[in-house]
Amino acid sequence: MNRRDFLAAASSAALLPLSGTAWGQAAPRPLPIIPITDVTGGIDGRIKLDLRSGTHDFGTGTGSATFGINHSYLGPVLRVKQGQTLPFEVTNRIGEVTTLHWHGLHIPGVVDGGPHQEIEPGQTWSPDVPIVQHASMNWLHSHMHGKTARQTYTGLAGVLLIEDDASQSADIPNTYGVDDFTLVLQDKMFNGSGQMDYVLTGEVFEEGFTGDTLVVNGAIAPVAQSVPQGLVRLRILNACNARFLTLSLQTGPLTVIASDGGFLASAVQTDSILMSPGERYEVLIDTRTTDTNALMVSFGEAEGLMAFMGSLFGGGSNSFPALVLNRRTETGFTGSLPDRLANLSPADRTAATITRSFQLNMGGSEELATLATLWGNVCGDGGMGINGQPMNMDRIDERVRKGDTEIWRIASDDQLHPFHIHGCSFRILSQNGAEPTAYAQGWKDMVHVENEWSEVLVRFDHPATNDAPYMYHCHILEHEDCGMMGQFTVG
Ligand SMILES: [Cu+2]
Repeated sequence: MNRRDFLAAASSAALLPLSGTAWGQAAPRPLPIIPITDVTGGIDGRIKLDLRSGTHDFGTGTGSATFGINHSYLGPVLRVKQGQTLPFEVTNRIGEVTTLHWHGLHIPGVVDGGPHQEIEPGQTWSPDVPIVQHASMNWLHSHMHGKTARQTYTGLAGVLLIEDDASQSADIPNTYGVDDFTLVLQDKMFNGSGQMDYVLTGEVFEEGFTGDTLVVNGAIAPVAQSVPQGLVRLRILNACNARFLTLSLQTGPLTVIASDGGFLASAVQTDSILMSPGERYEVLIDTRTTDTNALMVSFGEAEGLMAFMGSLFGGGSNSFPALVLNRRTETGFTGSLPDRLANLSPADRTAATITRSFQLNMGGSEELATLATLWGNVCGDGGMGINGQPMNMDRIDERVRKGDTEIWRIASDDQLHPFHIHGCSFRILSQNGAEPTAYAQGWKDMVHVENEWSEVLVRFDHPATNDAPYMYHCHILEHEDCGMMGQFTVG
């Protein structure tokens, strides 16, 4: 059966439960465009974010119990502008204590939304969040210690796009939902009835929770979108709890224009991007070259229909279509990409006056497990930590002087981990002992860590006190909940 016959035959078929519990569909459904709250033109009153519980059908035909922000699942895309102060009003209606962290924002610890800024059920948290940084894709998610993984998985996550004068006047696509799409990629597990599942076992804590079904903006992949002829921009967030995703295109290379903290110096072409949980990348796709194209995602392994779909879309058995782009006849953005996207000087390691070292510990020792439990981490039987210490809400691990440039170097005992630092963007000097790939040489707040040193050059320009410290942690959310996290002040 060729691809066209397969899709024709399959388009009349309903959803298919795949091998095991994986769900898939043969014919792509429309890409859900996440509703946008755009305040770049001005803010009227406070920006209300209601954390809610609800039900959401991911496409299995059955409602799943979910959390959301102003919606039943996930939050709106917030579009804001550099120079604004965002008067948020975050009300907790999910029936359990939580927090809301602004991942990627350069803001003081007291409004960072980390584990110390708990919002009790029924209460409202009203931080004024100053946006001082450049155009970038950021996000928000629960950071309730011990519950971050489950609450975020259940839907307490959203996207925050910062624009600035340069990004608004730049010659790149920026019409939301037309030639500029925000994609939230997640992996999910569904039970036999089609309801979202989250089951923790010892093994899950060790590997982090992974689902067997890819979801794009809350809909089971593949999804499809019609696009005009020209350049199309995808702003992509890996919002998986634990899964690294490899992105590629069905036809042609990816053109990467931005990473976590903003635009690259100039566009980078690459065959694939390895994206950890928490990372963001923006890419451009030229739709003039083919009638259809697809953003392909690899889980590292694929089974059943996902593998079959992958082979139909030319991705081999190892990757499958997340988003199918179907070109319309009308012309869209036809400008050519500017040679320079941002002024980004080379990362200068000689600017650093202090080097700090962090070893990520994967347990094994009874002492670590005992301390992890004693200090309120949530692990199952094991324990995790950094430099031999599981997270302790009452302990400050590092004290940084405001305005100092530092080198932080991180390595792990075992496994590949995504390491995140609050309150900053940094530059990667080395990743697992090697020079970072070209698309990871811009502003970042996530770095991949394995057994060799990963080094980042970082400066902290905002205060974080003993009562409202910043976090640094593994962004495999089950590892974070289990104690692979530490706290630091800036003053
Ligand atoms: Cu980890």
